[in-house]
Amino acid sequence: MPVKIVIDPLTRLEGHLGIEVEVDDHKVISARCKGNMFRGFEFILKGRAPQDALHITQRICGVCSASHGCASVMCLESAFGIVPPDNAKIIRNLILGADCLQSHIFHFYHLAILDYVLGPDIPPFLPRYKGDYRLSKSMNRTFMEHYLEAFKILAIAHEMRAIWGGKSPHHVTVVIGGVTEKPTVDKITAYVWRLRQIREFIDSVYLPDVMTIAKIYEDYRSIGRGYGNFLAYGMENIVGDSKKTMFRSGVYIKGEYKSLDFSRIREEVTSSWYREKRDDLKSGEFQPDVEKEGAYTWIKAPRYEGEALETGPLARMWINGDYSQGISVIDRHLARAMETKKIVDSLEEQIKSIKIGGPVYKKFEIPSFGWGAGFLEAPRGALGHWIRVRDSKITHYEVISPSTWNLSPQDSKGRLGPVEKALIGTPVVDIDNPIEVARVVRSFDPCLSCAVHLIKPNGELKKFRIV
Ligand code: NFE
Repeated sequence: MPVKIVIDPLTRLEGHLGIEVEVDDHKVISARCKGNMFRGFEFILKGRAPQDALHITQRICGVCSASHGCASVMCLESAFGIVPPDNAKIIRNLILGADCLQSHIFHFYHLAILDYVLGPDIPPFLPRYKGDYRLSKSMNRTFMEHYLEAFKILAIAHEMRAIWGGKSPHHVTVVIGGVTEKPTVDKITAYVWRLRQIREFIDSVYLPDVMTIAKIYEDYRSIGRGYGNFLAYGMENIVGDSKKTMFRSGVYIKGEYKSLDFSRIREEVTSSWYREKRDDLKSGEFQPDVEKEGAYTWIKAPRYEGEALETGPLARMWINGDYSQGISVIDRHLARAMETKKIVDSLEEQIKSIKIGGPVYKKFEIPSFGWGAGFLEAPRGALGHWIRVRDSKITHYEVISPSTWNLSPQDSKGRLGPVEKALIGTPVVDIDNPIEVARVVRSFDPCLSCAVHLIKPNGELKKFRIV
């Protein structure tokens, strides 16, 4: 007889996520990801000046604000036909790279490892699921030392972002046409010095720690696979005068690599609390509908040619040819850690290409009409912003963040979202302590703030039970 397990909220992730699974004979047979908070940045932006978007969208999230700020500025530049100078693109990449390093290290040490490492018997390490913790006492202690050390590394990564962004989170220097921060030897030195400290931490602590978890929890190499279909929007790597990619864009569906065609992306709301709309991503918006029958989440369901694609470090490392070991809980952690090394190398290379005294900004005039889109790789995967401007005002704004892809619900064809799919078949030894479920979900590094983007309309939308 199947047993229903509700984990709501699932903690140690960004925002508010509920997970519901049915377990039969100690295996997950059905799964639902529930985004329990209505957001609606798209509504806030409507009617505002386009320049506001790059500041307002950063408030979608405290973790990946750099990505939203940069995707938004790219979206505006595409709408207005503006190409910023290379110096500006490099500085944006330095901001994005620092933020990604911070996010990945934070995810492993402060969000994920407590699924594998037994912390001290005091809050905030209690309460916790009982059971399957396999490290020795001394290993647990070492991991907790690294847990604390990682906080210092996060501060260093934030400083790196603030050197070029003015502050962190929510940078203030990235503007339409470029950046307002001019490169100096001082800033370059301050950034590289910190980058090397992070490199040292990755080489001597982070990578070895992930390998240790991978070895001890090797069975998780065959848990949480999901569809094995991937999406990456790619990242430019600005080196010298030629543009190379840091990450290739593409999709990987049913074992086949294909080039990416943005026009094949659609959002569905069959299981989401929104009314259907006919238009594509360029116009119209989904109106909330809390009474909608059959719906169970505020997260929409983006699909590519109808397929539910996983996005994130494993997807981009896979599509880039940097990782092919497997697709599982452990592979997501390994790919994320290996990616930090690749990012550090790329940042060191890119910063050498900055031209001191060169331009960082291109003057422009904002036309009163336009349509554009901005795409980049956020820490959690493929991020897209779409805008439509009329009479110098935003008439439509759309954000599809990586966690919207990963945590999406069932679509009109009954296809599960990537995390839901990854949960099917997960063994659950003790239904009162479903740690296996938490491990699968957290391997995706979910961010609900991004997945559902908040305005609280007048009054209450719906009551939720916290179980
Ligand atoms: Ni809120 Fe984000 C990242 C974006 S998540 S953390 O990375 O965009 O979907």
